Amino acid sequence: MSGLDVSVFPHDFAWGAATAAYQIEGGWNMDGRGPSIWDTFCHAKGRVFEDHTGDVACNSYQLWEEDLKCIRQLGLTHYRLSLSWSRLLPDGTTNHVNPKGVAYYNKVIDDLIACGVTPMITLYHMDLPQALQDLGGWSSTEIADIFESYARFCFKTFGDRVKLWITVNEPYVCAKLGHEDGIFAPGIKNPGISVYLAGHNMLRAHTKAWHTYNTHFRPLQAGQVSLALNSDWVEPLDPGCPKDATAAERYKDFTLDWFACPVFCTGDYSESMRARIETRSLDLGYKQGSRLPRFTKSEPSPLGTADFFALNYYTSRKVKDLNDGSKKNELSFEGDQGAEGVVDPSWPICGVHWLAVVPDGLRKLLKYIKDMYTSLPIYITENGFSQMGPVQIEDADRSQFYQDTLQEVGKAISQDRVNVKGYFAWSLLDNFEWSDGYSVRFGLFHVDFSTPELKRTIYRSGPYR
Ligand code: GBH
Repeated sequence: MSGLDVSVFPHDFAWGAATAAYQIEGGWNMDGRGPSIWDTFCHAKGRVFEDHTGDVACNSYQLWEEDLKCIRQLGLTHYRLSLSWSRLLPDGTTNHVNPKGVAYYNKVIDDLIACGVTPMITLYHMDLPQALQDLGGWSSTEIADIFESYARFCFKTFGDRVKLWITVNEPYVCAKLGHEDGIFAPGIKNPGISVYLAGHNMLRAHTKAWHTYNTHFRPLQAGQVSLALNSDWVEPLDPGCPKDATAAERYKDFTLDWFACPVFCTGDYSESMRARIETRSLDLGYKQGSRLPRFTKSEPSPLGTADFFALNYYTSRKVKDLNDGSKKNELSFEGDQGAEGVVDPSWPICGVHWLAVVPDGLRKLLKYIKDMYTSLPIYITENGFSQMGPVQIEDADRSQFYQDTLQEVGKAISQDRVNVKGYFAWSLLDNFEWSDGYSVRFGLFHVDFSTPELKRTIYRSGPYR
């Protein structure tokens, strides 16, 4: 239907769409599901656009078969979904298993496979069980072992059929928006401190889960496990300005490289990131130890704990130096980063304000990942284009976006020789877009949230390839 030349894509390329449990399932208190931090966050007024919640969302908990019809109508080969931890384990621990939660995901997985669709499953997509937040959440040391037990439970229960696993989705976003900015659950604003601790514990949790899979499940189940890292493509604002060039390097240190360096390069945070944080702690008179935690010898190393690279790409930024700016004397992540990403005025904005459309940024980023980090296969686990305001079913601009983007992915494969194995459009359905509620629409299908039937209607861009 588009002018895309699909012949450059390998015959077994994964053509998918992605969703996340809290954003689509609803059924927040049905059949024994425990509350998660997003239930708490939404139910406290004033946090989310017009106090929208995921209480009902797309009601995929009860309307899964409608979702399956959408997946089949698009002819997708893969579907990426996440599990609601608190639907499976209401208090977050394996002390109490919710059989109805297990039955729900068993049906989803079995139905997908019966239709020839390969599931990719994310264990954690922003929705920590509230009971674990009450114990300190991602700031607590114990969370890594608790996550490992949850992961083990999921591998044991679903791993006979599920071969593609993501442990944690976007640790950067969970740590920064959830624990520094406080605009995502759990809404913690503890600048310059909790962000590094939360990120560290997510890495520890991921590492333990990968090792558990590697040792106990891989021999029989033969699947693959990774973590999904979000990254913009970035370049210096003024390429001739050495300060902007250094700032762009710092920007990368504190975003993609924060997690990619430990997993793909050295088993530790980059020396430049650590030095920057230590120097600023000294300068600002912060004396309560290192703000960037250390990996200990008594635990397995994060190095090598990914069987593929999972990339969420949405947009690009030009980076300018912020070293002497307003954040200089402030203990904060952005002060540490000393760099600001800005949108090039020539880039169109689609829907939500942060989403500048830069398809060739994806091609550059794919090549950069291959050159800097790994020759492992890369899955683009999220990429998409949003709408706001009046619903446009005839969304020619989004069709064009998918065509342009896939053209760039094609060039990455055929010209840059990047081993791209799959592409997952975000998202199958219009859904609960976190702090923007239902005001931002990313779906391949429109969902009519004004009626209880939550009718799904395909957008023109739905058959995106
Ligand atoms: C993804 O994150 C998420 O994985 C997915 O759940 C989500 O639905 C999708 O994006 C679309 O948003 O408002 O200026 O503070 C992508 C990374 C993190 C980029 C949040 C935009 C908000 C910037 N996104 N960020 S701002």
